[in-house]
Amino acid sequence: MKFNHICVLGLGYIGLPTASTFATSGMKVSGVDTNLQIVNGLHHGKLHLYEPGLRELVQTALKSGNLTIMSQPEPADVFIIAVPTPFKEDKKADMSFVISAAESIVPFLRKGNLVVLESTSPPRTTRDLLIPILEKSGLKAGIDFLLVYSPERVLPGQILRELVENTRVIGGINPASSQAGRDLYATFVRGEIIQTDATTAEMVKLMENTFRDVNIAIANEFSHLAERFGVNIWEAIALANRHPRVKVLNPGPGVGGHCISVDPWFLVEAAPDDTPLIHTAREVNDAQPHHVVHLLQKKLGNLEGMTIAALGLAYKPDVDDLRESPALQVAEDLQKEGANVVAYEPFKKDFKHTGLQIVESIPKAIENSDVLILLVAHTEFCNLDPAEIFKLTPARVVFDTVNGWNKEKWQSAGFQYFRLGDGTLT
Ligand code: SAJ
Repeated sequence: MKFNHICVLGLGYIGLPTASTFATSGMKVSGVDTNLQIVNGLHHGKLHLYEPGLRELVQTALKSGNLTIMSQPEPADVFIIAVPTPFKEDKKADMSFVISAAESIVPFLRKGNLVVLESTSPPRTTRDLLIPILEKSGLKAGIDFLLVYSPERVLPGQILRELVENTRVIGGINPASSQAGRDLYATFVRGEIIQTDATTAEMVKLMENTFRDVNIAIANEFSHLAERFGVNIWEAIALANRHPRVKVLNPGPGVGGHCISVDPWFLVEAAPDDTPLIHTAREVNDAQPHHVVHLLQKKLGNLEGMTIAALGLAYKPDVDDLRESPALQVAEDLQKEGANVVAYEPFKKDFKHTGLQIVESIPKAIENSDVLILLVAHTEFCNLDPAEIFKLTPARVVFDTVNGWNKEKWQSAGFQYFRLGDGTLT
């Protein structure tokens, strides 16, 4: 099947790269976002998010005339829904953005259109939620219009490369839909394109992120055991990983981002009695920021009145995304314990957060601190020279929660160095 005009709904971390990639591959693309600030910014070539290479890609797409940014959908051959699916307070999936996006398409849906859902969604969303909404158009799914679920599996920080190179799963509600989805993504995908049914594709996406969450949870739990038994977890993991079938992931201050810390809950919500392991893994990872604060208290005693420089607030290294960030949770918890937290996040210098003092440089963050805590292994932090830092701060204690610093170097610069998962901590 041949498509000429695509309407992408949602211009976030997935929608914007996807829209721009289709546009630079020669398709006419209408990029739609209901947030007028985002739309106005993009009209002036200003991006609301950071991803390596994205600014240049969007600018090329806009200049080519193939990408147009707007706040409402318009008639097209293909509609791609790439809106967020966050969770609510009770950890239940918030499908309101998907519902609104689908409803906004209904007036424009025509015979022969293809609709694609890319947003991570609970099992059976395409069939049970999307079809009834789209059929309000009077058209029949699978006959008058085609419908697929195709999960996005790109890694923040490497989105542009993975968008093109990753294997793409296309889950159609019928074989004709899958085939149309395949034809669409063949425009730019160089990885394999594999066809399946919609519910399998939904499960695949949730399984991938849940698998990673459970594996990080076991790494975090191993780090607790290492602290208890006087073992250095980093050495133990390196040795265990010499086994040909073992690949233990890294412990850290917790699991954040809008994917791995959220998606497993969709499975727990859909089948609570079949997901005790998944549920527990989520709880282990969610408790990890509190564990970090607890470790610091064990080492330093009462934190009240102590000035702590928090290095990094993003959910992982070298990204600007703070959603569900464990680093932010640690900073908040330290503040609750009475510490004065002075935080620095190089990828979001203008970030504001009630109750947290956020500064715009490392020297500012550390100039009056008693302790430095490394919360995110941003390259900029890992490359710090401890001898230089020593001159800029009265702090003589550093706590590394991500194994980002070299113990010997920091010690020989004059710091007391502690690390999450070191048997010497408790
Ligand atoms: N983390 C650890 N230890 C590790 C690895 C990660 O504590 O060994 C933490 C990170 O610091 C971060 C969180 O886990 O807080 C998640 O980071 P990540 O790099 O594992 O994953 P995301 O959330 O950035 O992207 C994931 C990816 N999924 C998988 O690797 C299975 C990506 O491919 C998906 O496209 C993305 O979720 C998504 O959009 O669903």
